[in-house]
Amino acid sequence: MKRRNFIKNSAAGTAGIISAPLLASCEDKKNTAKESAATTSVKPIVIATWDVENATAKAWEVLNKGGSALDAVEQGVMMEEADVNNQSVGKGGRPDRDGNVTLDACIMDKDSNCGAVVYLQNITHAVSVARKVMEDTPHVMLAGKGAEQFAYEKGFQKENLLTEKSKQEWLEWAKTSKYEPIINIENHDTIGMLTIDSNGDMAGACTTSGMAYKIGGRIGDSPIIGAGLFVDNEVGGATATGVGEEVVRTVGSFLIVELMRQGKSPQEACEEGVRRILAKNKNKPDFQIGFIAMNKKGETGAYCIHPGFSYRVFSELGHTNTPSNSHIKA
Ligand code: SD4
Repeated sequence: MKRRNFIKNSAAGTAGIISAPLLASCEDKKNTAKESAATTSVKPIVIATWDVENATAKAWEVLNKGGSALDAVEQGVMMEEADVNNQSVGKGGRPDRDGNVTLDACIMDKDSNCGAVVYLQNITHAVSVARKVMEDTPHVMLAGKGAEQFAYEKGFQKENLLTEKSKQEWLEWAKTSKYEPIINIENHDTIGMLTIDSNGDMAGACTTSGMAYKIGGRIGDSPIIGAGLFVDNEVGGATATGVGEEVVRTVGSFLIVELMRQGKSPQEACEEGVRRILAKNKNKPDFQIGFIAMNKKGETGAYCIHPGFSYRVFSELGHTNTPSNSHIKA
């Protein structure tokens, strides 16, 4: 953008010289926006990373009955947490290099309340613990033993999350590997989900068992508000999947929401988010990052560094699994 236009468009450019009539007209605009949001009927919609049909169908069921975006997103991602065949989330997730399954999750509501748990063990529904952190404590994030203890106090049951399948794969990996975390392992299927309910309000959640065979204690992007997930009910939401370290470094989901605030479509914003990551990684080996985003109008977008990423949408039009556009590295 040319400097002249930048100054014209930026708040900083007008700060300090803002006049009363201008303020009044901003207020008018704000009110008109509120009124039009109230009169425009935004239709409920769910989007989620990867081909997670059961999860989006569940979230849709909640929304279709008039449930809140927050309930929908929680109950939606819980489907993946409970599914032992998804080895990237909840029960059945692949362990760290020491054989411990450790979960990261976060949730964010229409009022920008948020909750998160990191390095949570022995509890399947990390997202529900995150919601309890959000609703029942003055904090945003609980970690490890503290998070686990808190969960028991809230009535969550202790469970063994390491399934025989994940255990055998880990033992096999431990035999042959250099005992280092693997960056590009088949760790797809972390679920990030965004919803809009019949009031036009948004919520989001993200839950994962993280990178397979990671160093014990490693946390990725998924439970970090702004990195793995961000929702601003005035603008839209975004969530990420892939190598979390790269998403954290660019505060990826927050960036995408801010780009939408500046007028980019969800698709354009996701593409720019990926471009920012690529720009910082010119000499790095291959890795995967995928973003999905949705704005307040229910427009969606997705972009991934590699082909093979898809996202699922469930709305009144039914459900689709859409391959995302991808940037293929040269
Ligand atoms: C992480 N972003 O822990 C997660 C992993 C992931 O599909 O998305 N896997 O870095």
